[in-house]
Amino acid sequence: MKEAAELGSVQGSVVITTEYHDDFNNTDTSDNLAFWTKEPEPEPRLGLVPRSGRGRWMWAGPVLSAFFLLALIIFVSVNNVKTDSRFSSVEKTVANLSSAVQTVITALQHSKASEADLQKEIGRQKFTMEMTEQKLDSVSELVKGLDQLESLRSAVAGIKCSLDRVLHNDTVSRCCPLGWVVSGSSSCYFFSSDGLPWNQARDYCSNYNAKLAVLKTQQDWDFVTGSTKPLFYWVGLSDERTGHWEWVDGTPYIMDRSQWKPGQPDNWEGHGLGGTEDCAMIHANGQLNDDHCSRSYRYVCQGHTLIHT
Ligand code: MBG
Ligand code: CA
Repeated sequence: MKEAAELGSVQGSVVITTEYHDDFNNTDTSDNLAFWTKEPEPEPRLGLVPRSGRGRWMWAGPVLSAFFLLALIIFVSVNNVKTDSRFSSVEKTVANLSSAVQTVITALQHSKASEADLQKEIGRQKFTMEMTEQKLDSVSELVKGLDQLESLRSAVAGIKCSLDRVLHNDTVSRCCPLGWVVSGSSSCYFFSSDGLPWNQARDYCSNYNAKLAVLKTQQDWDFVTGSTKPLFYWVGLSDERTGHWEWVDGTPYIMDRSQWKPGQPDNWEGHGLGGTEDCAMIHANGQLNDDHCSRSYRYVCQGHTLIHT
């Protein structure tokens, strides 16, 4: 979605280029906001509207996590960046969030609220959670040294994810971190707006428990190539290690000529960069080309949707 918006603005401006453009010194830090925890083992489903006494307490997990999180956020903010006004705004949000959670707990305990009211309250709480998450992002620059912030951010995302799932009565979580887009039942994708050499792009993705995109299914292939046009993006495919094309997860690539531009891969040496072309990028038309791994292109990371109990 993000990329689509960007493409729209590219098309509206003077240049419509299919070439990689070294114009990535924008101040948008959203690329750095992604985070997640790996999906844990499958877990029992959280029902949307608990009907039994036992089911009702399935809310307790996320709600208690929320309280724990709030305490931590307040602790961190008070102890580390008390003077920063943006952080005190986060504190306020957190305080509001705290009372929202309290309302939900009270409602659940006394069963006073109707199902619709509870739904609304959860929706409000989720919205506040999203705001808090964004504010945490904005102050994270200030407190980069604090490991706690990253885990707080992750905790917020996890709780938001739980609420999301409950709200939509989903059996499978489809939450992605901010700045990532969901596809299918379990994949999150990040379409970068900056460019990196292939190796650095691969490392960037792995920093987020993700990988440079591995497109083994038609669904994944269609989604990604449908989203990248008309720009160039690295994907997780290379023959640099063994001379045979393989995905970054170590599985061999089964050659499908229809996925490559005519005449590619050609291991071209005429670029003057030394060596051959060992890394695969999606070209403007949505087909692959092998290119020199040192070139900087945008890149597609692929991770798993968040699940949090
Ligand atoms: C370019 C490819 C390059 C190489 C070259 C050969 C016009 O496309 O980007 O990788 O294959 O063609 O001429
Ligand atoms: Ca080539």
